[in-house]
Amino acid sequence: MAHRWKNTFTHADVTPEPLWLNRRAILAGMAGAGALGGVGSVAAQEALEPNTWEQITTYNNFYEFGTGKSDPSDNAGDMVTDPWEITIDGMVDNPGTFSLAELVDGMTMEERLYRFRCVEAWAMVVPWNGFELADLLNRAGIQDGATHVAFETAVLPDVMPGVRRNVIEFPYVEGLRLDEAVHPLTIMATGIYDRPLANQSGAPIRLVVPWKYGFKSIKSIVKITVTNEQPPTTWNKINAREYGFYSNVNPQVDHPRWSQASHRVIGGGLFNSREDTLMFNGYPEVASLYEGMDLRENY
Ligand SMILES: Nc1nc2c(c(=O)[nH]1)N[C@H]1C(S)=C(S)[C@@H](COP(=O)(O)O)O[C@H]1N2
Ligand SMILES: [Mo]
Repeated sequence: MAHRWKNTFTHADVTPEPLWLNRRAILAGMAGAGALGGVGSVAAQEALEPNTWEQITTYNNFYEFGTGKSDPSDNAGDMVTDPWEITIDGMVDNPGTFSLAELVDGMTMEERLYRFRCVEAWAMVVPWNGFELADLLNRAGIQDGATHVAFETAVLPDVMPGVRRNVIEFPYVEGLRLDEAVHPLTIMATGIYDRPLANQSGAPIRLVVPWKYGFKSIKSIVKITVTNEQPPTTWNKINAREYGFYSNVNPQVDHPRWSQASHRVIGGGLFNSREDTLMFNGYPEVASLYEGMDLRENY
């Protein structure tokens, strides 16, 4: 595989983690300022305190491996992620099935330090490595008339106990409107802390949409389909009243069974564990995507 961290040492190998993080956070902020035209998230990014690798990889949702928070880290070790193939199809000029290396080849790898907010009202901050989904879709060649992008996770019953027990319907599927998919904040992540994704984090490649509830960020992707219909999404199929297609983080629209106004910070400790939830999870630059829409109706 052509991952740049393979066979090379990174800052992380030679610099104590906290120092490295501060430096990288500032660099990521500067890169973001260039790419996004100096939007408000830059200052916010510098203030973010990332969770540790340990926290990020031991408290997970990945129902293919079970519904408990430690099931993914306990059970995902046997998933083989190399070789891995991803199919890009639907309304694109250049459909095909690609190895991960082919898919990633030529993409601009960046670090993105993002807030991550689960609909269950817990949150982390994760230093992802990845590339903009827009770059991949542009290379695939989006055809006229396309409106949405659909994603699908691998189904590997031999190594996925949650799939064997049918804990929900698989494959796990997700989708975005095309303008959401090509927004510069939307990335395909292949790593965290300059290490390849752990299997429980969605290896070898997953979606990350930081202004939406975590379940939109589908893991271990094997298929990306450009379409002219709003695609079905797993949690919406399970309970449409509780989980909408958009699922933008919104502290003013509560889940039918709990408040979304605040969340628990994973690793925050006993006295520092709750925080107010921000509109669009603190990414106001996406607001223009939803101009004129009733965000209560389009939850
Ligand atoms: N394929 C798949 N993707 C998934 C899930 C899942 O169960 N299966 N869970 C989602 C949910 S609910 C959340 S909160 C995030 C969790 O990502 P993390 O474990 O890396 O924090 O993954 C999302 N992506
Ligand atoms: Mo979630």
